[in-house]
Amino acid sequence: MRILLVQPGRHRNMIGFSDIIRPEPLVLEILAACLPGHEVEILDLRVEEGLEEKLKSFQPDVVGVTGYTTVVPAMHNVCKLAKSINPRTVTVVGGYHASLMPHDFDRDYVDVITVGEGERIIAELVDAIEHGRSLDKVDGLIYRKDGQQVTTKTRAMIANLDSTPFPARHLAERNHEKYHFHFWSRPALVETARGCPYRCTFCSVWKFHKKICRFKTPERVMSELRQLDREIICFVDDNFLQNIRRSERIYQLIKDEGYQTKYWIQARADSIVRHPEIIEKWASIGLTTILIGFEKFREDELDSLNKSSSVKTNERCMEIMRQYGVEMWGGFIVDPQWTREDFDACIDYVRSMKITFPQFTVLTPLPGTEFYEQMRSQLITDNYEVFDFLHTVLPTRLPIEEFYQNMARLYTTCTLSLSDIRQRIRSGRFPVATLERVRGLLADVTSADAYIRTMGNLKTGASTSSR
Ligand code: B12
Ligand code: SF4
Repeated sequence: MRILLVQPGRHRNMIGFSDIIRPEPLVLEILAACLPGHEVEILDLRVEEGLEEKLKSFQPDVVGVTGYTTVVPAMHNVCKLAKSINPRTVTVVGGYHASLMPHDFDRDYVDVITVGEGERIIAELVDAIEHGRSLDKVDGLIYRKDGQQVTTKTRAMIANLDSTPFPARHLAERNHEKYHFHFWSRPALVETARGCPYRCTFCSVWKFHKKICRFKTPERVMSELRQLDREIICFVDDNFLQNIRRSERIYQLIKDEGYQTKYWIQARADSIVRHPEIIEKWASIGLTTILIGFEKFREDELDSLNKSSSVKTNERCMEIMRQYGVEMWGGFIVDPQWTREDFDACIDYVRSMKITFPQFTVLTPLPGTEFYEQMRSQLITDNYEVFDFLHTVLPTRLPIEEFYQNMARLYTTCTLSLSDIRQRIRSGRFPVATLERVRGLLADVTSADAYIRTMGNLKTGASTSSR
């Protein structure tokens, strides 16, 4: 069968991080690898055009679309266009949003919504379609039958992640010059684990993975790395240091093989504090940056997110990072209820901590989370495009213009200046290409106008204190 897998494009309201991080479409490469024996193509609309032409020339039997919350409208558009060109094409959507909010895809142009991990589902679904079997026996689906949504049995989670195939990276190879990850060009995304044992109220990871963690073996991770020749490996696991022994074993395998590249990981501050030696080890083989969700600079606010960590732990973690020369990409969450004084306090704190690249995002009720259920009635917009963590979707205490002026102020006062970046480029820590990308990012996030221009219409009846 002919299968077209589509990554939707960036939308006009998006500001900030979507342009500075544009890695290969890992999800689609993984799904493609699960379809041996079929003709599979990937179309990445973030970096290439021509959906209509591709639908007409390739004539896919199945169109599979991925995407997180901000691109839900774009996912709809892909399905709508595919159906309008050929009503017999089966349109399939999947991913976090589709799994946690399936009713958002209850439309006649969406044939199948997949719920949960896609590897087994896509293989069985395509097989059933090819052989004209009913979809009832494919677990993890919500599909349309006689105009109604039919739900099949819940899909069991993949117990052994080593059994999943390596991503079919060659299908997006033609775009590799266009992919980058923050400071780095030619990144490879590598997934080595799934799930998280914590329960942060704002996060959908534990909801999606049903509180279950699974890990690939170090040997399996190493064999995937061996196939890659990239400037940087970005491990997409939520906490790469969740299982310290495993992280240590991966380090050892890399070191023993003399495999050389740079690494980017995400980790929790408390894992780093419990095992500072792991940072020293990984730094010695090329770990450059860690994304850490510090989230808050006040203990009570951190507790309210159920992060199960502390400001003290965050600060100890920052010391360790400085000690081993690993760049910190530190995430802080801005509360829409903050006053000007709260912004001032945040600025003072972050500046004093010397974080390489602080990221300020607005507390956002992600659809599918408990926080979303609590805050649903207060949402000031129903436009998913602005659920990008830079726009507020909740009422602000400050007048909204002033709120965004303060968001912009966070970035003007706390992030690296262009001259800091130039200095790092001169000393070889960042590649030259960084400058243009960071310039673009800063132009967006340091301008209150950019936030306001792109925030879209507020819901009728919604109020912020500015109205
Ligand atoms: C790495 C990562 C990042 C990286 C880069 C991500 C990227 N690829 O561009 C960075 C750090 C830059 C990042 C940034 C952000 N991220 Co992020 N990120 C992740 C993370 C940890 C892993 C993503 C990943 O690659 N997973 C591996 C793939 C294989 O898994 P998957 O996408 O779930 O796909 C599987 C299934 O869902 C399913 N599936 C998916 N699509 C389809 C389609 C079909 C047809 C089928 C059949 C199946 C299927 O099959 C796949 C294989 O099993 C996830 C959390 C997580 N653990 O997944 C958050 C996550 C995706 N991020 C999230 C968010 C919100 C953001 C930010 C907005 C956060 C911010 N504060 O700024 C930004 C936005 C950046 C942007 N470009 O727009 C949310 C998205 C939630 C949502 N509903 O939208 C997540 C889920 C985390 C969370 N807190 O809940 N992120
Ligand atoms: S925010 Fe991080 S630590 Fe908290 S539940 Fe999500 S993935 Fe786990």
